Amino acid sequence: MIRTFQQHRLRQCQLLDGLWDFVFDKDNMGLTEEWHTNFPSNPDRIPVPACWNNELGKYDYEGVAWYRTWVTLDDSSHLRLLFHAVMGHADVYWDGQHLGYHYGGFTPFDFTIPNVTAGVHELVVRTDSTLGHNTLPYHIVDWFHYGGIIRPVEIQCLSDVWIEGMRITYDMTGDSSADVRVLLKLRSMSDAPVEVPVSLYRNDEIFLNDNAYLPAKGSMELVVEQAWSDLQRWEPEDPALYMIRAVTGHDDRTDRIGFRTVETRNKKILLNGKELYLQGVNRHEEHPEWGFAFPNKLMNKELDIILQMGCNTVRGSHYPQSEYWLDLLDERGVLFWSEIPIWGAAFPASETDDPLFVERALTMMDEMIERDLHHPSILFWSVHNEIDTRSKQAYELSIKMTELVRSKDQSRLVAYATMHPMTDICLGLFDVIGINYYGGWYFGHVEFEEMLEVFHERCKEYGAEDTPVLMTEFGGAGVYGDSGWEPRLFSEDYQADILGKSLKLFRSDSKISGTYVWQFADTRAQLQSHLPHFRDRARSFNNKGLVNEYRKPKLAYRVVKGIYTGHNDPYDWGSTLK
Ligand code: ADA
Repeated sequence: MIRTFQQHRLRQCQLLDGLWDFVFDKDNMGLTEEWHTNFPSNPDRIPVPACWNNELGKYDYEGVAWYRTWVTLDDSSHLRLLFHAVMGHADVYWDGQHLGYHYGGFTPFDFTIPNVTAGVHELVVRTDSTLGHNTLPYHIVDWFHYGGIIRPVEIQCLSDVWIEGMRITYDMTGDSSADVRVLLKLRSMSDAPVEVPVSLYRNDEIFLNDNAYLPAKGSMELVVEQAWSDLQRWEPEDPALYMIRAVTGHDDRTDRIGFRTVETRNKKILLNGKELYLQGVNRHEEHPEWGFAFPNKLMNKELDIILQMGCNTVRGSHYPQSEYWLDLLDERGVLFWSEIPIWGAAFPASETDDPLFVERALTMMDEMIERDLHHPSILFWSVHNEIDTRSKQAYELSIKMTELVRSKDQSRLVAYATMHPMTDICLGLFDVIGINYYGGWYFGHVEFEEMLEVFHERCKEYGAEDTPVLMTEFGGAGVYGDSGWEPRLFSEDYQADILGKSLKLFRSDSKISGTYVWQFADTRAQLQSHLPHFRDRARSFNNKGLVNEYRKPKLAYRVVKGIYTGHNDPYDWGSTLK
């Protein structure tokens, strides 16, 4: 399942999960021209969705790979091919014809193919996971970037008129009332103009019955504006959700929304007018067995563990996470920080303004917002992480990114995470500032009062004295199972000690509105033998997880749980056997 609920009841949808033919194009020989003859007669087979780096013998491969499968149709139909996520560059071929290209990694893209005949069709995808100077992320990055078709490929049979998009926005006009606007984008594949009935439902109750007229092979937008009352707000402790369904003739689409407001005032974040204190963790959607192709079942368990720890928020470090995950957060009232993979610790300012990189960044941001606009759990759109925000290039990129976000969505806060809290020149551009600071780890000692003093002063200088501040990263590595009587570096004890002290300090600073521990689980690190970076990642993992890569708790998990839940009970060791 892509979502936790059914998005189409009338439109026929099928996931192309399974084993696909697969071949590495190690020398990038370009099977493009004559790939039919070049595709080996006895190719490897690999699961889709999956990351190839989790399969035997493919652990380290970065580069070009080809996938092939066959689709059988009983009847002729218009088709929509929907790729939920392919890493890096993707070229798609249908019966030997190039359908198009997409660059990205964590956001969906699609193609429509009119009048496909009944019978067997060939689908081929060329992927390229190579990172470089203008990719997202930049090629020097500490988290492992897997390759492959990481999320499902879906095939949808379209009727002559189909719903291409639905965008629901609202303004709260009172505690339980809102002005609601639904924009439906309809597209016709018919050779003649058509008229179709359109109905809209809220939780299966109809609120619009109309007709739409579409030109031959054209599209139209239908806008419906209504004042709604008796609404229940989406609150973390009671996350009320509303299903909105559109039906046009033979097509339909359901999405889900929640009503809430978010704003900032005097350094505080207010949800539905009430002040929030955020207690969170950073989460990579990654696992040693699945890479980024994270299974739904594990998302459920992960969220259970996170909630049991007393969290009310998660930061999706460092890329758009699965829609299924966001659905779970909506349903359980957990707030989310969503970002794109501009990961800058090693990204030189001089490369931040490369036009291709900027274009890719804006496109990915745009695609993320389009995909996730309706999730009430998302409070923050974050535009970059740890780039050189002391530089003019980072300042200019921040302006472009924040402008794009604000032009698309005003119902969320625009954020970023800085690693230069004392010298940053971008502080005044955002609704929320995140600080990544590893006192006790990279900076030797845990006392960061001085850093915070300088930072708060600097905020005044840059017109950000009222901007809320979150500690978006802090922590240290603790190798699972390494504990002792003394807090040695890399031991569970040392990690727990850093986190305990850091949290104490942040929670006593009234200018800080919340914390995201780095990080929830240990994650595979990107170590390149020819580069000097990240050599401190023991086991080729980032070991700063509160749980290890198999989600088993370390001492730090229990310490953070004690602080977040307010139960520092030594006998409450975090058992799930309640
Ligand atoms: C950075 C970065 C994280 C992680 C962390 C670390 O702050 O944003 O992705 O790499 O450092 O472990 O050093």
